[in-house]
Amino acid sequence: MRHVLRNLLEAEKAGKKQLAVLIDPEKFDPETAKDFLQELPSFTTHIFIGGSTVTSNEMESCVKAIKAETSLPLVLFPGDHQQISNSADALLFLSLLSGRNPEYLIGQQVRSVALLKNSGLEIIPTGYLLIDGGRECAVQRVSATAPLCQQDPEYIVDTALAGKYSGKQLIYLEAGSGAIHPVDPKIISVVKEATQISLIVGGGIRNAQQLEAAWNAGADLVVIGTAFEQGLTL
Ligand code: 1GP
Repeated sequence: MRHVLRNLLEAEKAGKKQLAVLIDPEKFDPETAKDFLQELPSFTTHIFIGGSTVTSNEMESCVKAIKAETSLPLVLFPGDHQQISNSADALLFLSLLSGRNPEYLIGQQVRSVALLKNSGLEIIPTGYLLIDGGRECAVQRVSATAPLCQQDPEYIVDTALAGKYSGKQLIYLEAGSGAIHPVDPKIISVVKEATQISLIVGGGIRNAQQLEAAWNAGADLVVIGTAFEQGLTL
C-alpha cells in the first residue's frame, strides 16, 4: 500500500505543493511511456490515469506501461466503472457533486464495487466539481450535467462544503480538459478558505504562471494533462 492520501495530506501540512500529470490512455501510446516520463518536471509527484471514454483494456495496458517506467504513485481518475486496473496504487472514487445526474453521483460507483472490493487499490472518496471552463468539455457531454458558474463562488463553496460534510477526503475543482479558462484563483482561494479541505485543481492549466497561481491560491495538487501531451516543459 502506497498510502497516497496520507502522503498527500502530509505534504499539504508541510506546505509542499503537488503536481499530477494526467495521462489519457485513449491518446497515449504505451510504447512512448519511457520518453514521455523522462520529459516531465522533476517535481512531478503523481501520475493520474483516466479519461472520459477509455476502455478497460486501454486502461490496463497504459497503467502497466507507465508502472514499468516510474516509481511515482499511479492514481486512477476514472471516467466510468470499467476504468479500473489493479496495477495502479489508488483510485479517486469520484462523485460528480456539481451535477444532478444520479448515474454519476452513485450509479457508476455502485457498479464499480464488483471490481473494487477485491482490488487492493487505495480508494479515496473525492467530491468532483465541474466548473465552467469556457467551452463544453467531455465530462459535461458524457455526464449530461451543467458545470458550475465561476461567477457564483458562493454556490461553488456550498457544493464543496456539502462534499466535505458527506465525508469526501478531497475536493477536485475541474474546469475540464482543454478548458479555455482554468478555475479562477479567486475561486480556489474562497473554496480553500471556507472548506480547509485538500484541493485538487485541474483543467486548462498550460504554463508555469497558471500552475503557480493555482498553488498560491490554495490548490494542494494541480493536475495538468493536455499541455504535457503537447510537449510543455517546466
Ligand atoms: C482534466 O483536470 C484535467 O480532467 C486536466 O486538464 O488536460 O486541460 O490539463 P487539462
